[in-house]
Amino acid sequence: MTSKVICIVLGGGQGSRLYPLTATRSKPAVPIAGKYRLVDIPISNCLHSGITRIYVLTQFNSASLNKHIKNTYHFSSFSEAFVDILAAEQTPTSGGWFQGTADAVRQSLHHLAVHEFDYVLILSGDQLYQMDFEDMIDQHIKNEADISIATIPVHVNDVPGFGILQTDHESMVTAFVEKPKSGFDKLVSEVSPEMEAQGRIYLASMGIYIFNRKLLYELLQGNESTDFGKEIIPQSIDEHKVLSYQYEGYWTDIGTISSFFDANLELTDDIPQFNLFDKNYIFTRARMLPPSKVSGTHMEKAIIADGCIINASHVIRSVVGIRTRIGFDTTIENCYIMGSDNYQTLEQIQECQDKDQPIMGIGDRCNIKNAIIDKNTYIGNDVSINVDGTLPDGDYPTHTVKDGIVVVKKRAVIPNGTVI
Ligand code: ADQ
Ligand code: ADP
Repeated sequence: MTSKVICIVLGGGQGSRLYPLTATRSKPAVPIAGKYRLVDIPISNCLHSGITRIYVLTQFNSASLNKHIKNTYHFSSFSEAFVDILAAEQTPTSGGWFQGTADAVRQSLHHLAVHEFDYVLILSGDQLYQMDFEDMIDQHIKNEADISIATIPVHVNDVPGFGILQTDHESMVTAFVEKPKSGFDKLVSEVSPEMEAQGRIYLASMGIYIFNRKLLYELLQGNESTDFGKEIIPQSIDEHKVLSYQYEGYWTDIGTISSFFDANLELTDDIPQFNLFDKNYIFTRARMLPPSKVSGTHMEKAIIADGCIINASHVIRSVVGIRTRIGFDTTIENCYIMGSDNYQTLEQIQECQDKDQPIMGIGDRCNIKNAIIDKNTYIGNDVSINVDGTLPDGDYPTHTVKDGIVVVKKRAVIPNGTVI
């Protein structure tokens, strides 16, 4: 049945919640877990589920996203499979930016029209989870649903952040309220004893939908609705058969700096909830990088990607991305270091050192805590970042502080001896 499905990944609005990581790249291109990009997560879930026709909608196109997709997802020319990016574009009938999720899909419908398909699977681009969509599609067809929504039980504290719904005993959705602020006590649902024991008694929409082809066109064409959660879904409950597909595995939204930071650092747990070592692993670009080289470093709960040169004294509960260099006597704790796109040559390194300028990577005798270090940064010697963890929020030329996490901006140069 998955051969009758086309997938649309909602790659992100303006990405302001992930600023400064989205200052120069679109959200799907944000690097995660040391060697992947956000977009690899939904695409990998699709490919493992047998869905091989995928459009990624993004608010702005970036060279790095195109390059990543082009270099990663190759299919036989005898298959129909593709992963294509559709960036918001100006056409005679639309002015540019996608106004919201439904508008983004509406503006892309003409690209879908040339394909044969019966169902459209719509995914969010900023979630971390491993899910088998094949089963969801089977349920959708078996129940003769018009729309299916993937749902997950959540705790009362999380209710205001999600679309909350109620179902009947056949899992058909009978009520839906987008991000209710109050009066939601009546919306409790029947959940498994395990979920109930955790206090997760409300059913939240995961923002993952299946629509029957014809219905999707009817709902989107000839009106101005901009959003699935605010308009299309609530308006469909009484009119169409909307099925809840309940999922109880690991799933998290990574749309903010702090949730993105936590999701990365949690990968260093003994048995992380999101398991990169699972049989349904994440696809990404195969790079011809040398193995990492480590010397004199005490490592604890560290994830080290390919091509790193690490001489640090300590790397604790941190994710160290591709091509990262870390100097001697440096301590890294609770950090996500994204790495670099290239190496400096020995001559370039010598030139920087002669001028007393930082080299690419992290220098000697640094102490860095609770930080995200974006790509291609030059952090000098004797630099301290967020050691006390008490910095107020703010935006500066080289870094941003959000929820106590310092984000060093892409290509920032932090001179020797700086204290942040
Ligand atoms: P939110 O995540 O708050 O709630 P939204 O901001 O619309 O909804 O984003 C959904 C997805 O679409 C995200 O991946 C986002 O990056 C992307 N997106 C947003 N605007 C876009 C645009 N203009 N162009 C392209 N992509 C865009 C939704 C539902 C809730 C549900 C939660 C679950 O509305 O009901 O509970 O998802 O996370
Ligand atoms: P990001 O979205 O991570 O900021 P970029 O737009 O910087 O990405 O592009 C990253 C890609 O560009 C990498 O795949 C890398 O191979 C390539 N790249 C960027 N700069 C260089 C460089 N100076 N030398 C070689 N490759 C580079």
